[in-house]
Amino acid sequence: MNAIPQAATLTPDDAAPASRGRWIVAEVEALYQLPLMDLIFRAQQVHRQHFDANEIQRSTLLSVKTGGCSEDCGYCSQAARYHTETERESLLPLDEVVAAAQAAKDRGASRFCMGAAWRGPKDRDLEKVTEMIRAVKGLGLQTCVTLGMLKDGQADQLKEAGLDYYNHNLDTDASFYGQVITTHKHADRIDTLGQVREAGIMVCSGGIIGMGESRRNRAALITQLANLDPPPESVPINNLVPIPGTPLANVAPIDHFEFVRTIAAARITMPRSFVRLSAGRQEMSEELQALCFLAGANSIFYGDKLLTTGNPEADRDETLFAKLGLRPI
Ligand code: SAM
Ligand code: DTB
Ligand code: SF4
Repeated sequence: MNAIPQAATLTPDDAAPASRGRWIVAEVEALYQLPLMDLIFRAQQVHRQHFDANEIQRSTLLSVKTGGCSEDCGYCSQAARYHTETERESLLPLDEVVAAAQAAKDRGASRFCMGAAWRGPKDRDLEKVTEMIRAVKGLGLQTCVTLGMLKDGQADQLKEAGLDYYNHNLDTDASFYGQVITTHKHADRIDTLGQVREAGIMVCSGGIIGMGESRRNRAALITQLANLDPPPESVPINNLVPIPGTPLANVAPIDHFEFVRTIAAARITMPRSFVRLSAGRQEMSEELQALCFLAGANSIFYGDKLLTTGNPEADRDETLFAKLGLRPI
């Protein structure tokens, strides 16, 4: 086995540990330290080895159960304990979910992702969600759900219903996690991801940038994602959407170029994964989004709503795609 290089001896060219198969945080930090043009060039080279650089995947989100969540995630509009504008709603009826999925398909989405504000699903909830998965799959869409932590056997039930992807974000570096969330642990997230993999479901896992974390925390998050074995097929990179009433409502926004660097680091370390430019797009200029695509993002959330907050309207995205010559897949 090759020796692991020490941080002090690292050069940016060391940051491709294909032979070791694992990244170390200092290597990812070295990527962040590259001049931006070199970093983006490198990300584009990696991107073009594995993808058509002019193609973008589109997923549409629907919150199937909103608000009232027991957890204390400091960024989230749906945590019961914070006074936010989000109104609690119980699980949506199947016909509403199917109608939303059909509309998403008609607009051109290839995947439909259903989110629930749960710590984890109860067995009777899971049964209803499996009906939704079957129905959405029946429309010819890829399916994704994000339901929180899973108990033994639940991932198998989801697989059996035909689920393609399970979204469960690491959200932030293990060492920063306790400053944002205390009601569950980073290790619990890893555990659920293991159950999802074991059941043969594809993994969608990423994080949130701009929560007051350091660059080292960002590099560590990317390292933890890249070292999942195998890495997630889909990696959503969210820019914090500040929600009034939550503990993170007033965090200073992250510098745009630091966000672009995070996309590039995800692309370089997870060359075969779809990297999704996720929450926060509504606040981004067209030019910033284009820079994110240049840095290797090749997927977006598509449709005018995320879970509880806004997203650019589909028409606006189509106009942007046309201007950039991007083709949806
Ligand atoms: N309750 C489940 C869970 O926590 O996994 C599923 C829903 S939860 C809302 C899904 C993801 O949305 C979170 O892991 C987080 O990455 C993202 N998210 C939530 N609020 C956000 C915000 N204000 N800004 C950016 N991303 C956010
Ligand atoms: C992900 O990484 N981002 C999406 C999806 N997975 C579930 C959610 C973003 C939520 C943004 C805040 C909101 O709309 O409540
Ligand atoms: Fe609940 Fe998920 Fe929001 Fe955390 S991120 S409060 S688990 S809905």
